[in-house]
Formats: sequence, C-alpha cells, structure tokens
Amino acid sequence: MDKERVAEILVEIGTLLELKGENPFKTRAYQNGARIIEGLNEPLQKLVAEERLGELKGIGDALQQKITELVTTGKLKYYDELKASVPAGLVAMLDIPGLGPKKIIALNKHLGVNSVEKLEVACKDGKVAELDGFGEKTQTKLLEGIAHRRLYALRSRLDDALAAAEPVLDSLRQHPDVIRCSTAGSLRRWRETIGDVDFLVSSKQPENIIEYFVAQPGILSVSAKGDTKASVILQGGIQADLRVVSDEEFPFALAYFTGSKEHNIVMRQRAIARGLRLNEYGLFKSKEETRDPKLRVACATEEEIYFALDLAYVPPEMREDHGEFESAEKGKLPKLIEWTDLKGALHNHSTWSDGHNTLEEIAAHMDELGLQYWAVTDHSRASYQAKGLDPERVREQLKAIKQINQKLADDGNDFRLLTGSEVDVLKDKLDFDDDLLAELDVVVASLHVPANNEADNTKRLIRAAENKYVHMLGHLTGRLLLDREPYPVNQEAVIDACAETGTWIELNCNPWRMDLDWRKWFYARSKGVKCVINPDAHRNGDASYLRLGAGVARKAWLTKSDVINTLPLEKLKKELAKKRSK
Ligand code: DGT
Ligand code: CA
Ligand code: CA
Ligand code: ZN
Repeated sequence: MDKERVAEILVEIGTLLELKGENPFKTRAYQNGARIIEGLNEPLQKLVAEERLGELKGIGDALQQKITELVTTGKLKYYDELKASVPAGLVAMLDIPGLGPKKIIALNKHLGVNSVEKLEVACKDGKVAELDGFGEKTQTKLLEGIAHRRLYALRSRLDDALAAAEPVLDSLRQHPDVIRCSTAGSLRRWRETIGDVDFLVSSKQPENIIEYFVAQPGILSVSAKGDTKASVILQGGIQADLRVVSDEEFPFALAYFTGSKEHNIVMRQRAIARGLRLNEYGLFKSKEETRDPKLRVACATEEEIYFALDLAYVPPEMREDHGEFESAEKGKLPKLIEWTDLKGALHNHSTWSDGHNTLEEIAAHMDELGLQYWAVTDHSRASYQAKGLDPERVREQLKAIKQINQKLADDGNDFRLLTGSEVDVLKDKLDFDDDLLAELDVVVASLHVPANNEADNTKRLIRAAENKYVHMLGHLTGRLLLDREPYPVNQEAVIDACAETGTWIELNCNPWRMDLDWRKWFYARSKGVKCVINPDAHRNGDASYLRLGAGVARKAWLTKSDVINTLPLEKLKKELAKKRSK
C-alpha cells in the first residue's frame, strides 16, 4: 500500500471518529499523522521495515501499529470495524459541500437526519434553516449541493471514459468481421464529461460482433443485448452502447450518433430545405421519413454528407451548434490545433512541492517524449498543504534547475527545464514580491483560496493580471469537474483585463479541471487573449493530459497560433519576455 492511500485511510479514520462524536484530540492525531506520512521524503515501506516509524514526531504508538498493519497486510481491522459502525448515510452526507462532521451530528441529533435523502426533505420543509448555526442561506446551499451531487453521479470525466473505452475500441478494430468502427457521442466530440460511451461498428455479421463485444474483459456487465445493439457497463461503472450497422449506413449512423443533438437538428433542417431527409440510416431523396436504400444518396464518408448539404466538413469537436454552420457554409472553418503541435508545458509541479517526480526524472521523461521544454512551477508558500516553497527554497530550486540545464547543454541536448512558480493570488497581493517573480522564467498566478463573492475574486484576479511579471492566470474558475462548482467570478471582466495587459490564460487540462471552460474561449479569443494548454502535472504520467487538453482546445476552436506552448523554445522565450519589457 502506498503512502497516499495510507494517508487517505488515516484521514478517513479521523473523520469517522468525529462522526461518532469522539474527542477532537484523538481525531486530530489521525489528521496530523496523515499529513506526516504524505510528506515523507523516504519510502514508507522502508521506514516500516526498519521499524523507524517511532522516530517521526507526531506518530504515537497507536498510529505506528495501525500504519504498520496497513503497509504490511494491506488491511486494517480497526478501520473496517469503525467503518461498519458508522451509518453509511452519515458518511454519504460528508460529500455535500458545506457539511462537516459537526454539522452532520447536529442534523442527526436535532432532526433525525441520517441520509442525504432525509436531509433533502428536511431542507425542503425549511427545518434546517431553523436549526442553530444553519440558517436560510446554508439550507439553500445544501439543496444546491444535493442537486449537483445527483447530476455528478450520472456522468464520468473524459479521462475515465477514454480509459474505459479505448481498449474496447482497439479490440473491436481487431475483429475480422468489423469493417469500420468508431466511438461516437460526447466522447468523440471530446466533451469534458461523458454521460455514456457510444460505439459504432459496420459489419455483415452483427451477431458475431455483439457476442464478441459483450465478452470483452473491459466489460463488467451486460444490461441489454439484441441482434444489432448492446448496452453494457464498462470499468468504473461507465455505461456504453454498441450499435452495429451495414457499411452503407455507417457514415450516416456515425454522424447521427456523434451528435450533438443540437447539431443534428440543424443538419436535418438543412436536408429538408433541400428536399431531402436525413436520419441515422441515410440521406434520402424523399420528402417523407424513410429508410429505403433505393432512395439513399450514396455517401462513403461523413465528409460527403456535409458536402451534400453544402457545408465544409465539420470536425466532431465542433459539432455543438456553436456557430459551426455559419463558418462551414462559407467554407471558413479554422484549422484546429493537434496535440502533436504542443512543444512543452508551462504549469507543472515536482517533489519540491506536491509533485511526485524529481527535477531529474521530469527532465528525462519530457525529453524522452520529444518535448522541448517543461516549466516547473511549484506552489508558493501560502499553499502550505501543498508544501509551497518560501522564497529561499525557490532560489535553491533555481540553482538546481540551472545545474540540470547546464548538464543537458553539456551533453548537446536541447531540452530545457524552465524555472517558475504557481504563485498564490492572495487577498490583496501575490504571495511573492516582484523581485523574486522577476527571477523566474515562468509565472502562473492562481487563486486557491477564493472569497465567496464574485466582486472580490474578480478584483483579485484582475490585480494579478496587472502584475507585469505574471505570464498567465492558472485554472481561472477553480472548478473540479463532477466534484466542485466554480467559485463566483466575472470571467468576462478577468478576460478583458488579460487582453488589456497581455496576460495569457491557461486551459488547465488536468481532466478534473479543463479550466478555462471551452465555451468561454470564444470570448477570450475574440479579445485576442492567448491560451496555454497546461497539464498541471504532479507526476510524469500526467503529460498524457496534453492530448486531452488539445481535444478540449479543439472544442474551443483554438488553432496552433492561439496557443503559446506550440512555440519552439527560442520563440517561447521571446514571448515570455514581452510583457515584462513593457
Ligand atoms: P452524453 O452521453 O450525455 O455525454 O451525450 P451524447 O451526445 O453522447 O448523447 P447520447 O449518448 O444520448 O446520444 C448520442 C448521440 O445520438 C447524440 O449526441 C445525438 C444522437 N441522438 C440521441 N438522441 C437524439 C434525439 O432525440 N434527436 C437527435 N437529433 N439526435 C439524437
Ligand atoms: Ca453518449
Ligand atoms: Ca448513448
Ligand atoms: Zn493550482
């Protein structure tokens, strides 16, 4: 068991104890213990094996025993029993924003609330507002939180959906009876969250395909199975549909099931305006609904369907009825960015703050991937829970990076690490002074502890953009997809300030964030604001987020020239110098 999981379990034990009303001193010990374990600089396995846990300040006998049991057996009896002793409904309530153990105990004691469902009823009856320490506002927030949770449960993040879908698609591709196959739906359109995965296959032997599909190892259970259709549950509980069609129908079915629904509606209207009918089976020379093959306009590909309706081909990412028809009619669709256009990234972390790879490991890995540069922008000191660096440590890190770059240069290698910081945007200033920021290659400014009102957050971010050393704003809204709503902020006003000051905005492509949202980039681009696609990597594997980010950037209609980190290193350096020289 790795130290992250051990720390998670310790935190959970602390919370469960709190829910049981245990003494706060005891619960705090677990939370502290978790923090100590997470921050260890040597392998936890080794510490346990050498029986040296006791050397850690803050880890008492009871914790030592429990950590040892977890690490050596992968289980903890005490934890299992504790979990079983706390009602599941109370634990589920922890998931609602604004509810901690104390409030949950109060709700339980005074209103008998012991589940999310009962909480909802109590809120709707206005009983929660009457409770000491709750009030009208809290009650409204709790109801909102419950509604959000319910919606979140219906969708999956893009990374999880892709991870579940891609192996299945690869297997389908290998079956000899498969002529063509593709994903469709929101996954093919690179939406940031996915309701269900849609697969489409063309074949002369649909039954063989269905049998083969439902037997795939990535499929947990089969919900429905017909001659040409099946619905299943993939890893992670993600739903998926497979449809098998003839190869003549394939382009039409692909266009139809790729959607979006809004896009399809306009396509259908365009067909009708031309005396034709469009549906999932074909484009037909008919004024009525039909699927008669004799009336079908032959189209071998999706492209040909678009041409038949007097449109340039619209890539799947753009099919959201977001202005694509106007452009496609004029044949003026932008050439969208490709993920292979990306030459590096400008917001990432290392073991110096809360990342998992050392500077050396990062340089070796990103060079291996064929990238040209990778900025290390660890947290600033205010983010103490993420082990933020103080100015002294930042300057030490600068030296360490210079040494690594020197060695790369000596070896004749062109790859470079860039120095930097993800500096916290505080209430009335940035976490670091300008002198320090001026020494760094790359400065990302991020708001990690927002106010709960829009005006304050907007003002803080505008002030950050006005700092001449800040290159870009990080994850502008702070949202966590299917987990946390954005903090209140006037995004347009912040975008305007970025446009005025020459500050870039990040498209944080960590799949939990995808922030700034693709819908907002239409406005940002119209103002001339440049984008940086940043994985916010905390481990080397996170470099793969660049591909997801490019997909979402394509939804935002971004081209290579809109995105700063498509520039080769020398040109990037010139761009990094521009705002500072003003
Ligand atoms: P999701 O699954 O919620 O993330 O979103 P989609 O877009 O994948 O939606 P889904 O799986 O319900 O259906 C796949 C596509 O099929 C959808 O994008 C468009 C098409 N489609 C489904 N139902 C309708 C409909 O009632 N009318 C039209 N025009 N198209 C539909
Ligand atoms: Ca779908
Ligand atoms: Ca579907
Ligand atoms: Zn951040």
